[in-house]
Formats: sequence, C-alpha cells, structure tokens
Amino acid sequence: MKKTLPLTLAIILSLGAGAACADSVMPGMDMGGQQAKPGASHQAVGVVKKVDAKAGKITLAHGAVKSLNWPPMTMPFRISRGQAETVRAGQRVNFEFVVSGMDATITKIEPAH
Ligand SMILES: [Cu+2]
Repeated sequence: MKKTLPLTLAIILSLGAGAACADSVMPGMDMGGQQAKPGASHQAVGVVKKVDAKAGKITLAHGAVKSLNWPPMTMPFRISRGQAETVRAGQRVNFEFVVSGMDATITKIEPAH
C-alpha cells in the first residue's frame, strides 16, 4: 500500500496534466477553433494594453470568447494601422476578430462605454 500509493498519484497527476494541456493549447491562440467555423468572426470586450499602429499589432486583455471557448486572457492581435490609430492603451473596447492559424486579426474595434 505504502509503495503503490505514490505511483498511483503520479499516474493520476500525469493524466490530469495531459488533459489540461489538451484543453488549453492556448499560446498563440491557435487552439480555440474546434467549434468555430473557419472565417467566422468573434466578438469580445477587452482593455487595450499596448498598441503599435505602425507594426499593425495590438495587445488586448480580453474577456471570455464563448464562440471560441477561450477564457479571458491577454494576447496580441493583428490590426490595421487605421484601426489601431482609433484606440489607445488603457481604453476599454468592444471588438470583433477572425482567427486564422496562429493569428487573430481585428476586424472591428471601438471604444466601449
Ligand atoms: Cu485570447
């Protein structure tokens, strides 16, 4: 008993870890999509953390995205320069985006009230 318990625990722990990984193959955010139609756009609210209009990048701390099964997180999005120039760091925003492979691209963004 004393000897088998740690082994059992180790197995349970490794199984648990494996399941968690499969669930959250997040980084870069290519994970989501199982339930998302390709090309579908998704809506979320967030706070602008960083904008680089020239580079076409914006970092948003966004809330959960139900249509993708994404939990709230902070992540980078691609954004057109024109759109990037309409928002600034610290602002709350409503936005829409599409996901393609590793990239999430903003299609619409506006200050939230
Ligand atoms: Cu995200």
